[in-house]
Amino acid sequence: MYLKDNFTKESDFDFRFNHNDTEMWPEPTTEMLDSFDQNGFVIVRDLFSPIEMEKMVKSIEGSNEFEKANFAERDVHNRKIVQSNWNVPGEDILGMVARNAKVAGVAEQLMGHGDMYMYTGKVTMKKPKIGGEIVWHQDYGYYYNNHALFPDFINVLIGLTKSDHENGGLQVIKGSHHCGRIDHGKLVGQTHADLDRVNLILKAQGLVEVNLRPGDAIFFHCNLLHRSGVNNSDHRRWNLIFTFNTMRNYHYRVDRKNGDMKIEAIDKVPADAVKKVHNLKLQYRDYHVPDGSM
Ligand SMILES: O=C(O)CCC(=O)C(=O)O
Repeated sequence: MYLKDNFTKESDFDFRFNHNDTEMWPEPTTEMLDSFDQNGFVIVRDLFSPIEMEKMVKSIEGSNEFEKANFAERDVHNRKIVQSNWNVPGEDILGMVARNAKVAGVAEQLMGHGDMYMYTGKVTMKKPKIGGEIVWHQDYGYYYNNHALFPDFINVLIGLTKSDHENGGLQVIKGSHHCGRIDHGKLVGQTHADLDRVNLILKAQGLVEVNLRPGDAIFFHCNLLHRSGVNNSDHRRWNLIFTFNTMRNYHYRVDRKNGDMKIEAIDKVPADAVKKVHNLKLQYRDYHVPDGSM
C-alpha cells in the first residue's frame, strides 16, 4: 500500500521521514519531487531509526568478509578513502536497506523512469585524522564511460555515522545536474570534473554542506556535482551508498566482475524490512574492486 504524507518539509531541500511501524510503501510528496527536479537532490532526515542504524553498523563491524573486501584509494594529499563495493543487493540486512521501499522505492519515484536495478552498493569510510578528500565530480562523469546511454542513475547516501564539515562530509552544488555532463579528467587515482567550470557553477549556484546524523539520507541525481573533504576530526565518517540505474540504461560494455550476471529490477521490500531483521550476519556478497569508479 502506498502511503502519502510520510515526509514533512523542513526547508527547500530538507524533509523529514515520519516513522510508522506498519508495513508500508512511502510516496514522495509533490514538494519532494519538485525539489529533486529543481535542486538535483533531497535530504531526508530520520529515514532510518537509531535501532535500525545500530543493526546496520553492528552487521558491518561484525563481518570479516566485509573487512577483507575493503580497499583504499589515495587522494592528492596521499590520504586514504577506504571503500567496500558490491553489485548484488542480497537477502541480509544490507539487502533489506537497498531494496527498501524507503530507499529503492523512493529513488525510483524521484527519478520517474520506471523500474531500476542496483548498480552498486558501497560503504565509503574516512578514518579519523587520515581520511581523504573526494574531488568534485558527477557520477555520470564515470558512468558515461561505461556506455550508460542516459543520465538515469540516482544515489541514496545514508549516514552510518554523523557526517559533516568536520569529518569530511558531502558537499553538493545545488541545481548543477541541470548543467548536463561536464568533462572529467584524472587526478591521482580520482576522476574530477573540469575545475574551471565547477568554480563558475559554484559561483552561480552556491554550495550546500550536507550535514547528516546517522539514519539521515540524501537522494541525489548522477549529474549533481559533489565532493567531500578530509577527515581531520577524531571521529570516523562512514556512508552507505546505493546507486540505482534504470533498466533502459543498458550497458554495452559490461565492466563488472560478474560480467554475465543477469540484471534484474530491484525486488523491493516494505519499509519495515530492516526492523524485522534479527540475524545480523552479513551474507557473502560479490565484493569487488571497481575500475576506478568512486
Ligand atoms: O562518501 C562520500 O564522501 C561521497 C562518495 C561519492 O562521491 C560517490 O559515491 O560518488
